[in-house]
Amino acid sequence: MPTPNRLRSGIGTALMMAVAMLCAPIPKASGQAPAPAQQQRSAAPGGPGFPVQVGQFFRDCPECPEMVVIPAGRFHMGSPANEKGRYSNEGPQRDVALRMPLAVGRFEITFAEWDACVAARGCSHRPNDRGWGRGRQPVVDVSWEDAQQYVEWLRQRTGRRYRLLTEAEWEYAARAGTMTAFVTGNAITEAQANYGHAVNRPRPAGSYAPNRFGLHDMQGNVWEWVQDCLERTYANAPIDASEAVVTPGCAWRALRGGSWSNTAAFLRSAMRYGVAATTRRDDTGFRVARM
Ligand SMILES: [Ca+2]
Repeated sequence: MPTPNRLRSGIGTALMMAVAMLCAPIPKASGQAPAPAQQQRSAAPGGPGFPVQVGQFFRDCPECPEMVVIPAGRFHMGSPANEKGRYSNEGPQRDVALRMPLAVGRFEITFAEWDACVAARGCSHRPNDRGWGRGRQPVVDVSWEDAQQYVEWLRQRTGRRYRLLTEAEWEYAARAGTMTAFVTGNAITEAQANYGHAVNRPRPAGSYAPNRFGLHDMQGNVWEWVQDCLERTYANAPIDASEAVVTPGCAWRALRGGSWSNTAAFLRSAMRYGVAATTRRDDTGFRVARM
């Protein structure tokens, strides 16, 4: 297997990009669980460039996705050999660090957010909603390449460093301090996530309870594109979560989290899937990160 070239997302350089924010912070929801004690907090909670602290929400513009700042920390990525439903591409396990707090989309990108990008001529593709409606429904029928148009539009719109999550960031965010097969423990139920054809379509973003980082629908609803190429193992994978694994010319990009059309095993935190970057599916969308 060729050694993948790793694109450094340059999270460290965010230290130098601390500038005053013009947007108003969104108050932290009452009763929201604090970040797990085992997560390492940054010396500067919220990190440079964010208008709020870890665990709090903000938007950079009225039509921008709502973001939550998740804490820096370390985690064990992948799954143990004895995890039920495991695939070999979920190993070898390794420790990975998120060295700085990161702003992550609180929800999957919605049709309303996507359509704002189309209206502003930042996105050229108008996705088919399959008759499920638009508005708060998670956007589907968008390829990895389409998603790149959206994050580029957000960058232009806000002057902020939006991008897809790396695969490691995604798993760290999905686990939210847990090491069990599912974020909910050793099992997940249809009351906790949208999967298994129980609803047989995507549900509006945020229809299920958030994880301990304040993120909704990391498990199920729609698959989420991440930045990385889909590699067969983690043998050459980075230990810095901000590094996406990108092999020049790779055709397949990774998807995480499972969807409304999958069985529970696909909602395991370590589950990896991937399809061609040009593929548009009715069970696949994405969320964004911002440094
Ligand atoms: Ca999802």
